[in-house]
Amino acid sequence: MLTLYHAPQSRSSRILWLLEELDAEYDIKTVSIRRRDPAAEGPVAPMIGARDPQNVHPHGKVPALVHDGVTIFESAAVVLYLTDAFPRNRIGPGVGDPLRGPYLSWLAYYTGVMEPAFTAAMLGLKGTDSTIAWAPVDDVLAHVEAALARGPYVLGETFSGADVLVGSVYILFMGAPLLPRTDLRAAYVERLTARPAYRRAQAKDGATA
Ligand SMILES: N[C@@H](CCC(=O)N[C@@H](CS)C(=O)NCC(=O)O)C(=O)O
Repeated sequence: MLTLYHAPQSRSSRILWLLEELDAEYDIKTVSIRRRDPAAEGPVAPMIGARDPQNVHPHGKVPALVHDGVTIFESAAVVLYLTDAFPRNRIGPGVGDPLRGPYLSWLAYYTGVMEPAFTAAMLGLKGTDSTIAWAPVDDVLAHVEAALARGPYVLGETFSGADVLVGSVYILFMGAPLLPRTDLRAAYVERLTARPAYRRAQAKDGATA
């Protein structure tokens, strides 16, 4: 039994997308989460709402997954867990596959470099390559987009769980000041959002309160 702890239009929405890509059977447990106050302006907005006591995530966040009684949390861990547990079309290249190393690198890069770089840029935090554990957001975008230029996916020809994570940022931020629209970015977003599994997940996602 597989249960996704989910809040509509959040980081768990992309796990819904992945579950659809993998043709997995799953239940959705919708939980409430704290969210930015939509009335607030600026990058540091107060949060409204409260942790949901039914949520198994240690910090009351989403996504979290429970599989046969085992809890998995943190998006990259959830993606790797799912693509290993439900192998399909190299969406998660397995051990022995030449794409396994690049796949693991992209999952860790997403969590350890790309998300912090975007968050830091949104908060206006300044650093240099040697003083932060990640890289400046422009360098991150250059790295991702060099891969996409070879593409069409970050692993090359193969769509993977890494695109679910990296692509979710492009889908969310396209056209925002941090991510002005370019042909390459728009084509990537279009390629991802046209996938039938993405559309099924969107239909299941639901609206925020
Ligand atoms: N590093 C975590 C971040 C999870 C996260 O921050 N999720 C947000 C939703 S997009 C959340 O649950 N926020 C509620 C809160 O912080 O209380 C992951 O990637 O899984």
